[in-house]
Amino acid sequence: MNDVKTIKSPDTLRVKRGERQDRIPPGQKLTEKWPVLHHGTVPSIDTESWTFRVFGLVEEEKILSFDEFMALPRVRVFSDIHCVTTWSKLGNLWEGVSTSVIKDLVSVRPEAGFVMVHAWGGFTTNLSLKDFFAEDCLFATEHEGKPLTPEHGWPVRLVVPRLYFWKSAKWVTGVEFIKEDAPGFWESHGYHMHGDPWKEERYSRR
Ligand SMILES: Nc1nc2c(c(=O)[nH]1)N[C@H]1C(S)=C(S)[C@@H](COP(=O)(O)O)O[C@H]1N2
Ligand SMILES: [Mo]
Repeated sequence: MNDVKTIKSPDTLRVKRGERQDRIPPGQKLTEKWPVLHHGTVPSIDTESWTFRVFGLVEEEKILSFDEFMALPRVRVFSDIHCVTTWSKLGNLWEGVSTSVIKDLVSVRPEAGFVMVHAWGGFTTNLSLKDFFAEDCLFATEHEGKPLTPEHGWPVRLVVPRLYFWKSAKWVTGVEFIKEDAPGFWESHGYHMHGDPWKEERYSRR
């Protein structure tokens, strides 16, 4: 699989390019470990019945089986993790399916402005189309060359490198195109609607 292209998330290059003083956003601390964080329990998912659904403001909704999802074009992304609970883990190599591949699967209607990403058990998170279709955003199936472990989102998790890690939904089941922004799970529980770590968009004052 050496033909898989690797994209470096822009945030990993800014210090080298003299665009930023630090690779660690304000108020964050480095960790070597990879903590496990989520609401509820780790699901036991059967890839035989797992599906990935693209729906909402699209011309025709699409449902993929696990095999169909795994046959989509692949990409590798090198990126940093910044969790709102203040830990950061630098230099992660992900592999999976770029969010841009969704554009080849469905025709997104022009009135769509945002997505709601859906995950197992009703978890959701909201993103603008710009954030969702960023070139370093992917549905990851591997981390450091190995399949994700169940607690880190196996079989498929979203990775949104430029935003706090709560946007990186684990156990993803689909993506819904919507017109206007609406809060997902953590966003309804006080987290920021956007979540840029460099602006410390941690919690919402709504
Ligand atoms: N399905 C689901 N995905 C989720 C969450 C969750 O509660 N459910 N929590 C988010 C939060 S708050 C964080 S910090 C990261 C943690 O990912 P990790 O356990 O792989 O470190 O997952 C995110 N994705
Ligand atoms: Mo989190």
